[in-house]
Amino acid sequence: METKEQKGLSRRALFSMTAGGAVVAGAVGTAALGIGAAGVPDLAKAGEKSADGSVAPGKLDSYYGFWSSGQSGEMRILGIPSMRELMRVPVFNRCSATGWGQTNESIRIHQRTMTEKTRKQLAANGKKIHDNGDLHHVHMSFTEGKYDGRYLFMNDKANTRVARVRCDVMKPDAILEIPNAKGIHGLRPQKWPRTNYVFCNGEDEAPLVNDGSTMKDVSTYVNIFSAIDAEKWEVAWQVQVSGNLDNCDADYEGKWAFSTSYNSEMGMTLEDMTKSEMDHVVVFNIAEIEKAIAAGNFKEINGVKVLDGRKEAKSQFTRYIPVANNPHGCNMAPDKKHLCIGGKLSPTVTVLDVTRFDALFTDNADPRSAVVAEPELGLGPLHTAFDGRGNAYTSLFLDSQVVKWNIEDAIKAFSGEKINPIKDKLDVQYQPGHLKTVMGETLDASSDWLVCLCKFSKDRFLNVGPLKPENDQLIDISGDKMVLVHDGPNFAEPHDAIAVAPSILPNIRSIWDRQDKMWAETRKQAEADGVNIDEWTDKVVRDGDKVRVYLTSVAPAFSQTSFTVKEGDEVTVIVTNLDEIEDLTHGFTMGNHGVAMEIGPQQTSSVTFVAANPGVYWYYCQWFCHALHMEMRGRMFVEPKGA
Ligand code: RUQ
Ligand code: CUA
Ligand code: CA
Repeated sequence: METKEQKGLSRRALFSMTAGGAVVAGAVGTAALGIGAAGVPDLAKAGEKSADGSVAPGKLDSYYGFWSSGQSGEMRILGIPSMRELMRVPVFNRCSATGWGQTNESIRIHQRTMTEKTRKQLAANGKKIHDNGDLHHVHMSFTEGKYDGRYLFMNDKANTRVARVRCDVMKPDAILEIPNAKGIHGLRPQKWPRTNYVFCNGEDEAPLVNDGSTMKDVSTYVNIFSAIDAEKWEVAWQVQVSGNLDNCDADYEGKWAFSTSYNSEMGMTLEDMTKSEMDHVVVFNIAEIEKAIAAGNFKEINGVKVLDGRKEAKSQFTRYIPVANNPHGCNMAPDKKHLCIGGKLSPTVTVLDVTRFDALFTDNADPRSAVVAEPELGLGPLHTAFDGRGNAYTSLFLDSQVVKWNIEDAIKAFSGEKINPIKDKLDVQYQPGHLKTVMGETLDASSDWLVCLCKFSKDRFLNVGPLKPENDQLIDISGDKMVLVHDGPNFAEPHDAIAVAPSILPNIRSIWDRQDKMWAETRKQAEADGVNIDEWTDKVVRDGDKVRVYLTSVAPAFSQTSFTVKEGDEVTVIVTNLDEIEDLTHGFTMGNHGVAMEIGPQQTSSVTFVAANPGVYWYYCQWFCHALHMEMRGRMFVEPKGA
């Protein structure tokens, strides 16, 4: 019998591999396929700023845009200013192409912090994981007020979760189900000194111990603010608040986090939620909260340290600043001083001076003393973005406009000076929600582009049926007047985005590190099975009615062209892609079994399924990898039971 080494060598020779396996030679090699040598994009190729935002073929965009996708549950990467969609990164959703939500590696990430209740709920429905999500807000980790390129964080409102995406490979590495809270909506990383916490808001009200012992008595309902330890990926602490929580942000000194609340009424119907004249912004005092946690002055509920920051508790953890009814956006300006609260039902933005927050705690100053401006901007102000010149840009949902205004001028007007803070208004198409400037949520705020995410596109594109795309519009803000330069149809439903300079992300890989932690557990199993997944491997291991099939792939072949299992076996297929060439991704699809996954260069992926029906089934590579890609296939023989 051939040894594994001999077999590996002979197959390598067969497919004309170099010793290092780095280059596929011959007539059907890289050159014939137009695959270039491995390397990182040449940033010198970034286009000159063109008037209409277009980027010539072969030129690179000036910025990365990280987009949320709402109920699609994924993160998207777009280029700015071209608005070309560069990648979709499945996070909370199940992805047909990559197998995210189906591979063992992704299921482990999903399940690691799942609560017992969720496991039970899923099992009752024959599922292992939730395969939907409602991803509203994507934000990058910070060091000293600037993006640091380590992680991206994002919420799932639908199933009360938060995910972390590694920026080196642009894949999620951790998902956290947040106990006690309901419906995680607003999410922001701590900005200073660095992102030790990810802050997130529970939007929906429910009893804190939600076990059916109290249900209709709304006086027992609470809302929860959570701080996640960004490295350990566990809830560091939670604060119980009065009213619900919508959007949040954090300051540039590491002292405060703040959240808007549109339901201070604790109403259960629309009518009741809009009854009061005023709702509030909650200010969280990080130092006081940390002190109480360190001193052990918390209640442990469902394994989490919980503090009482409700109004009636009169604690030092929170203050409540009254603002006009049903506020929405919560945006900290890069001037380190001003927090802008979108009025939504009120035509105003309330500007709070965060340097006045100390007095709210130490002297019990009137909470409204922190208000330094309240410019009237138009109907339905939702979110505010900032440039590097002291200007703010607020989306007006009802007016379908973006309004550009100057923060200092608004403060002067508030103190009685005759000055109009509004500098420009631009019609957008239509009903804008979030809007983003480049690095505008950091100390690097720049003044070239604004992206406005419109919820409706109506007549802007060819009709595609009753379900229409959203419209992400690109606006040039470099001059005095805003200029709309591009319409970008987008699928349900980008809520939010950030724009990041490529210089923040110098470490994005093109090829996986063979030792990556993503498949550490798969590697352990392989070692126990006597398989070295770093080599050209081909082994079938039987373990009762569980069968593990180890394969490798080198374009254009799998190491095994067939394997045999028995009817009813639980089959795990583990594929390692030994190709080391940039952009040479393989796939593994098992025909008629609902199984498909991505295996990037030097990646290991695995998937488990039951072979329920005897017969012959073809598996194939679904990622076009080679001139002989169609031939990259093999057979699974499922022997009838008892045969
Ligand atoms: S929210 S459209 Cu989900 Cu960010 Cu304001
Ligand atoms: Cu490998 Cu297609
Ligand atoms: Ca309200």
